[in-house]
Amino acid sequence: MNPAYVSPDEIRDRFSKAMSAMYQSEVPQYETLLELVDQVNRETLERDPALAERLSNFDEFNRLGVERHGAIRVGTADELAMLRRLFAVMGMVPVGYYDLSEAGVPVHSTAFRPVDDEALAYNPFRVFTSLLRLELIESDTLRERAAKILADRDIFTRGARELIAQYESQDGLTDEQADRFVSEALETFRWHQDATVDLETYEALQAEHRLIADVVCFRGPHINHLTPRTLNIDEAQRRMPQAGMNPKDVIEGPPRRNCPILLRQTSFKALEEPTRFAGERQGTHTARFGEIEQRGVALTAKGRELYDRLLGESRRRTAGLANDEHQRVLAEVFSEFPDTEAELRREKLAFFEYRLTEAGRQADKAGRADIEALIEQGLVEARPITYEDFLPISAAGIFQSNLGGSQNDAYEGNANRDAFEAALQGKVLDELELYAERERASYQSVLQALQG
Ligand code: OOG
Ligand code: NI
Repeated sequence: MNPAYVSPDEIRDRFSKAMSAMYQSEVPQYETLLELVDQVNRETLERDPALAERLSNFDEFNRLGVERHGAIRVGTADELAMLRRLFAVMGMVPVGYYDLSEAGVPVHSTAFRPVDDEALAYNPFRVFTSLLRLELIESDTLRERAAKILADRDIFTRGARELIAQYESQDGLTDEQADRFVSEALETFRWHQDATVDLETYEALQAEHRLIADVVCFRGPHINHLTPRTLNIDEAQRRMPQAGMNPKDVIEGPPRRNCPILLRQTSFKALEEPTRFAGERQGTHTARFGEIEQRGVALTAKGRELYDRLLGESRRRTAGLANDEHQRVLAEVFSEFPDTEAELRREKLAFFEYRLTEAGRQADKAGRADIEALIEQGLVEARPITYEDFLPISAAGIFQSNLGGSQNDAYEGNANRDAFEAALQGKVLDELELYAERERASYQSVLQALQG
């Protein structure tokens, strides 16, 4: 890269901080959530020096305080394709395809995120990005009206478009251009109190699906939440009401475990915000919330199958339960899921990254030995690879708790990855391949060092 240019990682870091500051001023409860998470994290580390040491060992401290993800929803293929170019400036590429129609929500999604180890360590910020699927709306009139409203808006500033083109042609941005890019790009994610439609149109779209109104009726795809990382989500959930927040009913994802897997999430519910509709009518719109997440190890396809099966089995038994009971039953069902790192490795349920220990670096070349033996001899250590992606069932739970349970079975079972990639004008990367490749590379370099 031209030395006059700022790295994409640096631009992403600036952007995520600017986004956080903007969201805190737009949604003051989000600032309270950040304070709560920070407090819980500090207490957790004080009480658990081993965890603190592990985090510092793995160089995790500096990124503990930064947001992990945000989410937006867009309305057209052009908007999605332009976002792909905007996120590329910040080293974020589309990873994973999520079909939310399965859960009665008329969108499909990807996560724009960094993929390299160093980039993730620098700042893991990612944006869960959903594309509205107007084709799933049955009423011709409503579908056409929505398409027309969307066609009339441009969610990007001229400055953002120019700087994206400049980045692409010169393959980088200078410090000054990067700062301008951040502030221009931020405009796309800002909240607008003024709807672009009148109250009747809003209500008609809202009646079809609340998400459709949220996407179609505003000038831009306001960031709808940001999500810091907590080290103890159960405690954070418990304290939310005391801090004046209304948490969603249950924590999504797997139960609490010795070896955390995938992703656990909860949120405070979306706020009702005053909105001005065309024709000077006052109303409200409910869209924006705050979320927290706790991440564990990435699972292999085999591990994921087991997760999905157990989650499916738990669903009948947890229906309608309050969080404490829900978690208890979930833990019971998940007792079938091995909960030591050695078992997760041996049974190939989760991904690990291998590296030599100090003793391993000093050791003479050994003959053939399997990796578990090398770990036992203290020559190699295995580190769980953190899951960096999302879970469609959890995402649906988050969507629904913020859309007042609105769900439409008519949308069901409509995965269409090809259509999504056509809109994106690009392919989405396969997250499992990314984890497998990291594991394979680290495994090979360790064996090579020890076995010559
Ligand atoms: C996105 C919901 C999904 C998550 O953390 O699973 C999500 C949305 O509400 O737009 O952010
Ligand atoms: Ni989220």
